[in-house]
Amino acid sequence: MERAALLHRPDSEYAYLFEKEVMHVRLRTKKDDVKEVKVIKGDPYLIHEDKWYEESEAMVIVASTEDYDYWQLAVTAEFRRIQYAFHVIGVDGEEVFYGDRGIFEMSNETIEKAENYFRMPFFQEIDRFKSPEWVKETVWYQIFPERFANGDKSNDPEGTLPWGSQLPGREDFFGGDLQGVIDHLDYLVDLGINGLYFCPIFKASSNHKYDTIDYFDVDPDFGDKALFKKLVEEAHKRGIKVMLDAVFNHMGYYSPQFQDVVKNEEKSKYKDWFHIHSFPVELGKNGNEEGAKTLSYDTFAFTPMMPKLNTANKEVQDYLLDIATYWIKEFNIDAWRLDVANEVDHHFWKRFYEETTALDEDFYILGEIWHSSQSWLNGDEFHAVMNYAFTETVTNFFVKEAISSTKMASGLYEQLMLYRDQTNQVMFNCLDSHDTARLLHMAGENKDVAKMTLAFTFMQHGSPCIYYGTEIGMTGANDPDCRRCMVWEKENQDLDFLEFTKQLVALRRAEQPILSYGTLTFETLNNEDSYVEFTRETTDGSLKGYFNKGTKNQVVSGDTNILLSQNIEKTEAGYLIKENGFIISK
Ligand code: ARE
Ligand code: CA
Repeated sequence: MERAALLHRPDSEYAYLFEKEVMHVRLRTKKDDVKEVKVIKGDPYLIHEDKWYEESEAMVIVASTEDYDYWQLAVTAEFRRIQYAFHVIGVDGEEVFYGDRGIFEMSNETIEKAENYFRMPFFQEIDRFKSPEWVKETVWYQIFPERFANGDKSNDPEGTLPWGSQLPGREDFFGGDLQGVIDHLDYLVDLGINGLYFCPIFKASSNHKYDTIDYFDVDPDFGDKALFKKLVEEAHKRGIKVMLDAVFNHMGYYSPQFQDVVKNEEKSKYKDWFHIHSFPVELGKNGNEEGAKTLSYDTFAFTPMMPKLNTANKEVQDYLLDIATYWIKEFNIDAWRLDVANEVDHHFWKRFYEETTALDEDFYILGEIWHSSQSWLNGDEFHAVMNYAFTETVTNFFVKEAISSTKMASGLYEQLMLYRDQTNQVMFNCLDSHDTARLLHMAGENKDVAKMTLAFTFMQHGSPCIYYGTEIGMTGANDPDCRRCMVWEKENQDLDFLEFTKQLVALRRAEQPILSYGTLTFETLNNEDSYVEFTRETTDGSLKGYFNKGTKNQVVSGDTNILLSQNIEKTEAGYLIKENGFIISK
């Protein structure tokens, strides 16, 4: 057996409370190298009794990548504490005990030695990672407010261009606003979405509003606070949740705070709100040029218009927490999306989590992080992240055809195993956004490929998000081209794509499981009995596939790539799939 591949880490995504008093335990082994794993477990204070431990039922492979199998089991403990170890049996027959002190031969001496065990010292409910139930049933819709709909021309800024009159440049304005969103809430209800993610709406200089001037006011281009309050009320009436964009890594160059530093330099009472290396900090002076590497203060990227906030400064923390709680208390928003979340310190995010969830225990906190995010997802900072890792893996297969379906499955399972199950259930699965090229553009304008990618995404763990306009076939290259004005003229909308998207949303939000699961009838395909053929009834008729008994969870074959997730149980009638399965016929 490949001992070096054995991995378990206590009190992590390998061992955590999933539900009250129910613990999930995971073990990683080399792929196809282990035949069976059982958990040896018992109460750490009963070790003086003779039969203080027991062996669990066999663990189940819940994910299998190109290199590893991941085994998982739900365990409970009568006294809400447990010490446990793994009894691992290799396909080569070797048996080992894998515990807190390493890998040993299976022997009574090893088993009887309490020090050899991993611990979950106590099932602390307060420490359990809790994700808001409602997010699991949410299909999100992302709105870039400047480009969704112009519902009020009286607030159009100077130089506003006619709607959709040209492809957007970086500095253009087309007059989108909150009234435009209110006017189209019933369109969104008809689409079936029940969660709205708004890019920033607070007072700022640019058309994207990520350069905030006043976090306590709605930008006049978009409307005012009374209108936003009405929007939230109207959305909530329609069962639609509202998530705003918190830009706390930096604020705008023209914010009163930073302008005070520009003016008063060392004498400014805000100079410790930022990371300043030398004065002056005025644009155009002391190396402070757009894109220059010589900026005299820290910024987002190399953007002098976005001076980075010093979130280690208690004053800044208190200021930002006032903002975070203000929009919850006064406007009843349901979630925050945290801009550039990975560049803000963990101390601040822990306070942020405490204060927002204290106001609303079902509040959803979503970090914008484009890479692995375990250290933000331990249950005391974010609930989830914008799942760009997922996006890249899925589009690499479906859109770029750069990897095989097994490589995609391997990548997706790898990502699932980075996080606790309750995190995966509320991940924010977006195929594109205001920071990427649009899905249809990436698919080379091939709508079937775009549809298949969406369909696959809608069958995943995690909440799918539709970027505005995807549903009517909008395309566009990366920023700023992915931010074109929404197309509202019916004759210019792809109504077939709209219908398809509506069905997908309805399928996702339907009560019954996503694909009709039943017993799969297998006939043995060949005498090695490693692959068996099966047919399966799905929402689009019966499909043939092959089931690989070795890995139990992946089926690949010629034209039909079937990716079945875990927990396929052999029953007398055949095999029963207990979790999501998805079918891709290319
Ligand atoms: C402008 C230009 C862009 C240029 C950018 C950076 O338009 O072409 O890439 O500057 O210099 C907002 C506006 C943008 C504007 C930006 C700066 O929306 O139009 O872009 O301000 O003025 C990384 C960060 C991620 C960040 C993206 C943009 O990790 O947090 O870069 N996303 C958020 C928002 C943006 C917003 C800002 C941050 C600033 O969602 O809309 O931009 O508040 C790889 C890397 C990622 C990287 C990603 C995208 O995948 O792994 O780390 O994201 O590419 O570049
Ligand atoms: Ca307007």
